[in-house]
Amino acid sequence: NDTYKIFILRHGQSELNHENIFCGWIDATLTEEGKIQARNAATLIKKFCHTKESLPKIAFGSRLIRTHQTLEVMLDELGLKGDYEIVTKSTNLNDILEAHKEGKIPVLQSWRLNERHYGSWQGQRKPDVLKEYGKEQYMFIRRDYWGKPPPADLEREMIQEKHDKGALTGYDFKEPTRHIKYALEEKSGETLPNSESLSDVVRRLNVFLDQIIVGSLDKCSSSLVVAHGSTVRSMLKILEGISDDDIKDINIPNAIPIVVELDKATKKFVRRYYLDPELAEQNAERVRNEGFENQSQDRN
Ligand code: DG2
Repeated sequence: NDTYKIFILRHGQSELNHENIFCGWIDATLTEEGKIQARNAATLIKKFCHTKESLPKIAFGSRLIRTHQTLEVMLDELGLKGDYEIVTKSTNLNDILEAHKEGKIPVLQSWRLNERHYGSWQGQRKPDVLKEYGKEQYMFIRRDYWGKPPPADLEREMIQEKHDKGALTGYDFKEPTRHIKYALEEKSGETLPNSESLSDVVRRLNVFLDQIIVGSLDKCSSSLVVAHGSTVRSMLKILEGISDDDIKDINIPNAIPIVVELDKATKKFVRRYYLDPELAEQNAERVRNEGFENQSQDRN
């Protein structure tokens, strides 16, 4: 076989997806439906791969819990659960591949795969934002390559995060959870955003995608990436060279694996397809229309 395969998907349905709320960097967990979607995604990959040998040999997630939960369910369903090792703290490819040498599946969790930071829209219901901004601005900020929401009031965001976890009382304003959660990144000098356009996401993801995700393929030949709506769109844009204009029309459904094949010699893009194209099309259409109607949130 002359291609490497990257299985790319968006996490399963999160609590905030279910509520039709902009999530971004808020650390929402999966719904029960989201966990079922994750299991189904793994079943599709298992069927596609036939043998254990051709299953992904390395996995990537963001620093947000919804991707960790999706990965955990998937690795379990793929029969790899006992074999994986989380290597969050390293961004050095050789360190990451150490685990691989011992027969482990390294799982790397990086903020570079986080959802785009949705600024002040985070925690707000999509229909409310649509009403406040109007259709044109709503779609521009949500889908244009250069559209960027107003910056987040980080204190408000932290309150939201605590509130989601049911722990609003006793919150210390001098110690925002974000600085605790991302202490490692901040210590190593990363500049973390408080609002991003898709073009900002592409910029922060580009080198990581090229050097770490694509870079690991010579050793691992197939990999699994569980990311978010915007980071999946960014990956496809970079790998395929999709134009700034065309990327507007691509919407990513929850937990349906996309296979991206790259030529082994050149690492250039060869083809891309969904493992369940019909369901993907239906659910992508729902994602496109979020905010516009009172839709049922059952996505299967
Ligand atoms: C969604 C994307 O991201 O929202 O931030 O609410 O993949 O983490 O659920 P995800 C969010 P849209 O850009 O599709 O409105």
